[in-house]
Amino acid sequence: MTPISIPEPVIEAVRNAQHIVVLTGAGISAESGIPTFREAQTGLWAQYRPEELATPEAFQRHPERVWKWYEWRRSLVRQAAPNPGHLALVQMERLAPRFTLITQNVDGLHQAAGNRHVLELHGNIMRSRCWREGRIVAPAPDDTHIPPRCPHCGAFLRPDVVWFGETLPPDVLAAAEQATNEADVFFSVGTSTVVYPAAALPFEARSHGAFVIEVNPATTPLTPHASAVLRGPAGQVLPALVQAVWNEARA
Ligand code: BV8
Repeated sequence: MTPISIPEPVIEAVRNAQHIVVLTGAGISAESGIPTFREAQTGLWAQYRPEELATPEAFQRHPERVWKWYEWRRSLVRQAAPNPGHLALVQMERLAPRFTLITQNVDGLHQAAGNRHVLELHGNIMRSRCWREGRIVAPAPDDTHIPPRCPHCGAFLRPDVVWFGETLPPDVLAAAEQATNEADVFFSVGTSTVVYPAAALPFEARSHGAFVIEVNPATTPLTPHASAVLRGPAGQVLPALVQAVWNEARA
């Protein structure tokens, strides 16, 4: 593996930062074995695009199909472990004067890695909620329905995630926007920067004068607007950055 070199201006900006904000997308979990949204789906799911399954309309029309897709993704999450990219963000949370982690991911791997405060813009796939009441509830152990039913009212359960066409949890989005406006360094890691309102955050940071760093092996709509681009996988770039800035051994 060729050593990742971190440009001096990036080291300076991160070392002098008072409030580091990080936005992550599916790319940071790719090296944990969880497929990203951009990757083609495999097997039974190859015939569908995530945008066709992750919607309330899809669930209303095909509740069993959508529930099974989430069960398949939950099985991948259960087999996944945080990778060095996740662990580098745990070190960064410990080393930065102030640190806010915002994620679009629903896999819970940042919490599993040890980050204590995670703003989950799009919910968490491991939680279910009642389709009618909205309360978070686990299926009864002996419930064999697909989807399972709410033990309180009998309605379908659904994954506690934000689907396309649904609004994000207002308190979480407000906290993310507040942190973004205060950031002096903003990392955008492993996201295609196409889904709004999450994708607006790095641009908002830039407009407030933050030093915006993109970490991604590929280009995105943010690339031309970033202050710096670290072109590579998060699992290699982030540990190299933490070491270069804080001389911290890799986690
Ligand atoms: C909203 C949870 C207000 C679910 C997700 C028409 C009608 C309704 C809405 C809209 C509309 N037109 C536009 C909209 C808005 C819509 C939107 O933005 N659509 C897009 C497609 C244009 N947004 C919404 O609907 C949002 N709500 O706007 O509410 C509203 C309400 C009604 C009507 C209008 C407006 C809700 C969006 C949330 C959807 N839920 N996830 C689930 O997981 O099942 S979105 C999901 O995809 C992710 O959470 C993420 O946000 C998004 C994109 O995924 P990424 O994380 O970026 O991953 P991706 O695969 O795309 O890219 C991976 C990247 O990683 C790549 O760049 C790759 O190069 C890189 N990478 C790969 N390997 C690595 C790596 N990087 C680093 N290291 C590596 N090793």
